[in-house]
Amino acid sequence: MRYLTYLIPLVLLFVTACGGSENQNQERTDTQTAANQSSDVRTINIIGVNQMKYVVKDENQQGITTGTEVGSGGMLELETISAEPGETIRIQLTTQSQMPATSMAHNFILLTLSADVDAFNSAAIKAKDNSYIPSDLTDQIIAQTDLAAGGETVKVTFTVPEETGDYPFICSFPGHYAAGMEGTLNVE
Ligand SMILES: [Cu+2]
Repeated sequence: MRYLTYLIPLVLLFVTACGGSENQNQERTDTQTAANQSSDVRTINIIGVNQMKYVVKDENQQGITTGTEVGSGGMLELETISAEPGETIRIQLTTQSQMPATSMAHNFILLTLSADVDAFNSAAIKAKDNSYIPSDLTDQIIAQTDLAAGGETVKVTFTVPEETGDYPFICSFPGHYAAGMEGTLNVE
């Protein structure tokens, strides 16, 4: 029984120390601590394919709906992601392609409820020098990844908005949104 008296304060000290450093380093050490924190954050693994679609290998990931099969590898088109207001989620996007980055790359851009998706996409196509992000429309972006070329993985961790609704997400690489590389984040 006696050992408990000093074990409990030790445990409390440990918990306090961990909590503090995690908050402080949240932004700066995302890649470094991703492995440690990944169990805390719901991560949705998405694949971008040459057919210009977001697909998933694992259709049983929490909170997603899928559509038809894309290609012949048993991968299904991603249609929606459901999330709760204020939830933290991570989108991890991997591009599967043998094509050069200039011909085939993907990103994931989550837009606001009020965004004009067609207008955003049209502006994005002209923003090649800025990785297809229209710099004058960034107020319509809630979360975005970098472009991922074949074999690359990009990710973004963000807080889901408090306002419920269907938030559009698109790939802004030219032609991809028009080809159907888009979906919705349903906040409910
Ligand atoms: Cu794309």
